[in-house]
Formats: sequence, C-alpha cells, structure tokens
Amino acid sequence: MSLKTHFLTALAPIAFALPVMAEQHMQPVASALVDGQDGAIAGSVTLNDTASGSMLVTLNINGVPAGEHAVHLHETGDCSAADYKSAGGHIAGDSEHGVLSANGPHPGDMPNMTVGDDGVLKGEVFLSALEVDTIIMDDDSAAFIIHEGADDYTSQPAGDAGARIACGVFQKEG
Ligand SMILES: [Cu+2]
Ligand SMILES: [Zn+2]
Repeated sequence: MSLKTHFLTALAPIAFALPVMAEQHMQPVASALVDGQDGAIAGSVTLNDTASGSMLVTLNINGVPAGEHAVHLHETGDCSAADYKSAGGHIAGDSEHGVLSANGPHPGDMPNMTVGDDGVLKGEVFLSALEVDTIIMDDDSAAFIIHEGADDYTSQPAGDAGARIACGVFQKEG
C-alpha cells in the first residue's frame, strides 16, 4: 500500500464524521402539528435542544389570518375543546406573563408574529428557560397556541391576546 493510499484511508472517516458533528449542535426533541377549527390553518412547530442550552423553536404554519398574533406554549397537551381552552394557561413556572412584566416572562412566551396576506407564519425563537423532558414532555405534555390578536406583553395572565385560533400538541421526537 502506498503512502498516499494510507493518507486517504485515514481521512475518509473524518470526512463522513464532520456533518454528523454539525447536526449534533441541534437535536429535534419535540414537535407539534398545528391546526385550527376552520381547517385553513396547518403547519408545525419544532423544538430543538442546542449546544448553548437555549431551546430553538421553529414555526412553520400556513393559512393564518393576516395581522399580528400572539404565540405561546400552554401547559396542557390537549386541543380537544373547540375554543382550545383545554390547553390550559401558559407554562408559568414561578414567573408572570410577558417580557414587560418585572417578574416575566413565562418560559414559553414568544414574540408576536406578523402574518401577511399569504397567511404564512414562519419564524424562529430562542427560549432559554425551558427543558423539554421536565416541562414540555411532562405527564400531560404541552400545547402551542396561536391567538386571534397580539400579546401586549404585560397583561396577566396571558397578554390579553384574544381567542385561541389554532392549537398543536407536542409529541416527543425519536
Ligand atoms: Cu396563549
Ligand atoms: Zn405567558
């Protein structure tokens, strides 16, 4: 075997290993299929653990009415009620609602999402105070909710964001 062949043989496993290492910085840990009562809203929300410890939330939903909408993680993985009140209140921990509250925000409070005439709600959000295994995937799971209106980031308990127009229950990935 020539010296050159030895070199290539040694390099090959490294070339295959590099993309895998990159992916390990982002692991999908839970996801939710999201829909609404009118049948128009459809999409998904994915939760990824990252190397930094923050959770990366990826929103990819279509058919949402144009305008500004509050999006939150709610404490119960149950979208069975027509008004989605079955999903309970926000995942709260010891915090108050909203980034404008002195003791806020709740760990699953996210920025308002602005949707255009194409109905696309697409975005990425970092949440630093959430653990998937203990908080999202507890005994009754958790839900993602889109509200009719915007979150004022300060009203208790949920930002005065109006009706719940879409819901999705988180399931563990893998
Ligand atoms: Cu909410
Ligand atoms: Zn909240």
